[in-house]
Amino acid sequence: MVPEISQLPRLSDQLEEAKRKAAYRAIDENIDFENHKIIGIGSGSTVVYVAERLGQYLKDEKYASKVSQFICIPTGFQSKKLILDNGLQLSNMELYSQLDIAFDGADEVDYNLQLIKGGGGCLFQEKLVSSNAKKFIIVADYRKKSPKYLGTNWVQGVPIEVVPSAYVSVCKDLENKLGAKKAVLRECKGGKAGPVVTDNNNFIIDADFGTIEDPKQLHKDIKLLVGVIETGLFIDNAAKVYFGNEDGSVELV
Ligand code: ABF
Repeated sequence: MVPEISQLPRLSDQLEEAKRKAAYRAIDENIDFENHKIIGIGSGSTVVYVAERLGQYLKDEKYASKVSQFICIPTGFQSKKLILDNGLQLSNMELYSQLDIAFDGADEVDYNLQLIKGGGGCLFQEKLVSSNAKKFIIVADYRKKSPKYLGTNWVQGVPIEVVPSAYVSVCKDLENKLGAKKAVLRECKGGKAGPVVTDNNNFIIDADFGTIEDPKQLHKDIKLLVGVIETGLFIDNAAKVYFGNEDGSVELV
C-alpha cells in the first residue's frame, strides 16, 4: 500500500521532511496512471523523493502494472541512478523525445514561476527534458521561494553551460556586455582540482547579476553569446511548483 502523506513517519530533519512532502504530493496529484507513459525525472536532493514515491507505487499491486510500464527519462547521471534504484524503467531522449510530464527541483523560484536551475550542473539536460514535457512540475523546499525576483535567495549567480574553449570570452562578455557583477568558472570542490565538467563535457560559469527583474530578456541575451550552450534561467516552463514548508505543510503555486 502506498502510505498516506499524513501518516508518514516524521523525518528527523525538517528540511528533508519538507522536500519529501512536496515531492510526494506532486506525484500523488499529477501522475495520471491511465494516460501517462513517458516521465522526466530531474536532479537534486528533492527529486530523490519523487523517484522514491514512484517506487512505492510500483510496489503497490493496485498500481504496479501501470507504473512498471512508465518510461523514465533522466536529466543526468544521478537521476539515472535514482530511476534504476527505485526499480523504474530507464530510457533516454533519443528514443522518447516527447514526455507526458517531468518533475524536477529548482535553486530559486520567483513570483512568476520563473526559475534558476543548474546549481547541480545538469541544467542542459534538465532544460531539454522539461521543455519537451507536456507538463513540468517543480518540487522544492521553503528556502527556494524568492520574495519576488530571482537572485534574492540564490546568490551564487546564474549557472551557464559553455563550450570549454569559450569560457574566458563568455565570462568577459557577461561582465562587460551584459552587466554581470562577476562571472566565474565553476571549480570542483573538496580538494579536486580543475573546473566542473558537465555530463556533456562542457564547463559551467556562475554569473552574478544581483536581483533579476527581467529573467526572460537576460536569458535571451546570454544565449546570444558565442559559446553558450544553455542558461539556468528556466522561462515560462514550470506549470506548478510544490513548496514543502517548515511547518510540514505543502504550498502549491
Ligand atoms: C536540480 O537540483 C537543479 O537544477 C538544482 O540545481 C537542484 C535543486 O536541488 P535540491 O532539490 O537539492 O534543492 O534540480
